Amino acid sequence: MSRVTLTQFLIEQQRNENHIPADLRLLIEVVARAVKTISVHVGKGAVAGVLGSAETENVQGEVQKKLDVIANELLLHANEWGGHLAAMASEELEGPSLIPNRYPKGEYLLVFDPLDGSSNIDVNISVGTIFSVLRCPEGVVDPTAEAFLQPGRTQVAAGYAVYGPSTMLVLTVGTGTHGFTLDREFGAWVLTQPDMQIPPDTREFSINASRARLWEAPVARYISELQAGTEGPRGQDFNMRWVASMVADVHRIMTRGGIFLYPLDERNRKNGGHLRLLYEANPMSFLVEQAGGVASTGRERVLDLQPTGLHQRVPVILGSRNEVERVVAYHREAL
Ligand code: FDP
Repeated sequence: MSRVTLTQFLIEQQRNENHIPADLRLLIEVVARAVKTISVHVGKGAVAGVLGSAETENVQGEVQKKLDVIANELLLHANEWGGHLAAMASEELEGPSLIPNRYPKGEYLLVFDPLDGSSNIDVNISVGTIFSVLRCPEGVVDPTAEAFLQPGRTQVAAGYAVYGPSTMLVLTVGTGTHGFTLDREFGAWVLTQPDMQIPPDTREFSINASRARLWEAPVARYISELQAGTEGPRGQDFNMRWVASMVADVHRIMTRGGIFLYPLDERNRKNGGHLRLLYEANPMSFLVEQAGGVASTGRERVLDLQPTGLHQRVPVILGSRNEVERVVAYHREAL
């Protein structure tokens, strides 16, 4: 059986399609290698003693899990010596991590959430890694946070890994969204879902419904219409799924459609939302748009937001085109 590996896919993107330069290809390969190592640690779980709290707090005041720390270190170390990066930023670090002077520097910035969905680690449910690649602004040598504050539409690559029953890497370099599955025996990423397409219609929604009392009117209206099922204005039943691991919830949508909402609500309004723009909302929105879906805050396209901080939070509504557009229309009518 002839199998297309990630390496082959990226070389073809570079050689035949001329979509990506060689240094971006190599950078993605390094990220993919680090992700493979994270997958091994996640997979060992309690056997390797990697579950539980690290008893430290990250910049957002969240208690770090051991695997948060391990995944962060793995990504930093794997990427710092490659020569393709000017700096990195992570959910787990307050400011940018510069490339040590002993290594060559490149023209890209890498931003990541090393282990997304951390509340699931200890209960053996899927978690993931999310990353985004930006170009370092011209003339910037030692990038500060400001260099990273670019709208999501300028991303040159984005992806996520989901550590589930199998480990998958879902990637875009702006030429569609493509899914690779890790063949653990060979240690290779195999292209298993080329050109993923999110169907425009869906009967599945994903939201933390325990926050219903806090929602704004347009979201409350939309969800209550879905919950009303065949007897309601939509005239059909909808199903609900919430893993509480964005990577897993988005991966389901990427695979079979759906709508994912982490909207603005009364409690998270003071922070601007719940999910982080640079390393959650932007990369996921790029991937979703490249798969034919839509990603909005309810008020505007996520990829058009001008970031104001490295750890800025935003509302996120993404997935099947017709459903996301309906929620956006409800916002327009109400606000
Ligand atoms: P987590 O904090 O566990 O890393 O990144 C934020 C995130 O998880 C998303 O992965 C997930 O979709 C969401 O938060 C879960 O939020 P709730 O705790 O409200 O369910």
